[in-house]
Amino acid sequence: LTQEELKRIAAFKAVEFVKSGMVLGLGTGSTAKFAVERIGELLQQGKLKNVVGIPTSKVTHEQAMSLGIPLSDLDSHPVIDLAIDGADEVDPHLNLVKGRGGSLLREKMIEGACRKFIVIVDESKLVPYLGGSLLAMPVEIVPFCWKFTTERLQILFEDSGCVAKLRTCEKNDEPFVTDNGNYIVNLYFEKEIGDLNAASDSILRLPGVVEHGMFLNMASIVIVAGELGVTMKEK
Ligand code: DER
Repeated sequence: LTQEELKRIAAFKAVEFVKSGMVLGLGTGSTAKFAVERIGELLQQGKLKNVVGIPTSKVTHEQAMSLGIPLSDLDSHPVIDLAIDGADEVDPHLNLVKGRGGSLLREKMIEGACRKFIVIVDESKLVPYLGGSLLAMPVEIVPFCWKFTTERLQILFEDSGCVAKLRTCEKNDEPFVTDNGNYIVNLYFEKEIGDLNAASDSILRLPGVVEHGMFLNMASIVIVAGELGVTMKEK
C-alpha cells in the first residue's frame, strides 16, 4: 500500500464517526484532505445531512466549498462536535506535532473547541517522543523583529540541541506567511525535549510568539493506517 492509500484508509475510517447534524472541524493537509473529500461525497449521496464544516485553513475552506459542504466559523459555533485532522508526529501518549502545513493556529483553536478530536495518520508519523522525527516543530510568531524571537526560541532549548530557522517559501526564499499574516519558526531538536508542558509554557511566554505546534493532551482518538491494517489508539 502506498502512503497515499494509507492516508486515505485512515481518513475514511475517521469519517465513520461523522453523524448527520454534526458541526465538524475540517483539518488541513494531505491526510485531512481525504476526510473532507469523503464528507463531501457522503453529503452528495444523501447519506449525510445537515452538517456544518469549520475549516482550519483557507485551503480547506476552498476544498470544502468546492465539495458543497456548508461552512461556518468558531464565532457562530464555539463548541464543535467532532474534528478530524492529520498530524506530523504522534508520541506514545497521543501528544502531537502539527503545523508543518502552516495552519497550526486555526487548527489548535478549532480542535481545542471540539468535544472529540480524531487524528488520522499513516504509520510513518509515529515517534518515540515529540521532535523525534528530527523534522520541524513549528512555532507561529509575529513578523515584528522575527530574528529576535527566533534567537530567543533557540536559546530556550539550547540544552536539547535546538536549531531555530525562519520558514521561507521554496520559490522565492521570502518568509512563509500564515493565513493570519504571521511567520513560522521551525525548531529542530537533536535530543528529547523532556517536560512537554513546561516547554509549551516557556514558548508561549515569549512575547512575539503566537502559538506552537505541540498539541498536548488534545487528541481523543488516533487512527493509524499501516501495512498490517488500521489501529485506533484512544486517550
Ligand atoms: O499542518 C498540519 O497541521 C497538518 O495537519 C499536518 O500535521 C499533517 O499533514 P499531512 O497529513 O499532509 O502529513
